[in-house]
Amino acid sequence: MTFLLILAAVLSQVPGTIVLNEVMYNPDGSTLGLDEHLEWIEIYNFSSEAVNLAGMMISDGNNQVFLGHYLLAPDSYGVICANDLSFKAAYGTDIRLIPWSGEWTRLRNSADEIILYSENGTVMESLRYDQSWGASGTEPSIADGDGASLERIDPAGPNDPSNWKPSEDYANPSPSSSGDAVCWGTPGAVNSSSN
Ligand SMILES: [Ca+2]
Ligand SMILES: [Ca+2]
Repeated sequence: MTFLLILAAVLSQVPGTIVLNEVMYNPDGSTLGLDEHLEWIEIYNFSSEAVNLAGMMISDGNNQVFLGHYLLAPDSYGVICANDLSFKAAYGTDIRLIPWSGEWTRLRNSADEIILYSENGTVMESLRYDQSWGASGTEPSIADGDGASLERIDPAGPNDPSNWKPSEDYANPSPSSSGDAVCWGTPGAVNSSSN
């Protein structure tokens, strides 16, 4: 039985199985602290089987983040964050975090690419975002440092600006000391912008 479960997990590591679902690339500096402490990436298991994430890797082409053993259940969300202690201080301890090793792949605030590789090096997902995603008119995107994350609207949809927007709901809807709206995205949960 165990063997079959492992086999199923390995077989399901194909493109489209696990998708990049939400990105906090520029956390609000005044409330969430430094980027390298509070950046995080949410992935979503779009398949009907649990997937063992061990050996998968996330990179922007520079540093590499190797995911550890973690069974991501079907239709569920997993979070990889830059710094576990900082994340838990901000979001509480209820959100399970995916263990990883390596060096955090810093997410540039202007534009960056996030690539998710399978354990055998296949590109499973690639997201090339920039700070214009979610911008409204002449206003910059609130995902670019105003507290919102960047959320994928439809997991089956494309990785282009039409399918991503700033988060609407808030994991921790408390005002900051300066009175700014604080919207920290939906790590580990369905996206607020999801249809
Ligand atoms: Ca950043
Ligand atoms: Ca989410």
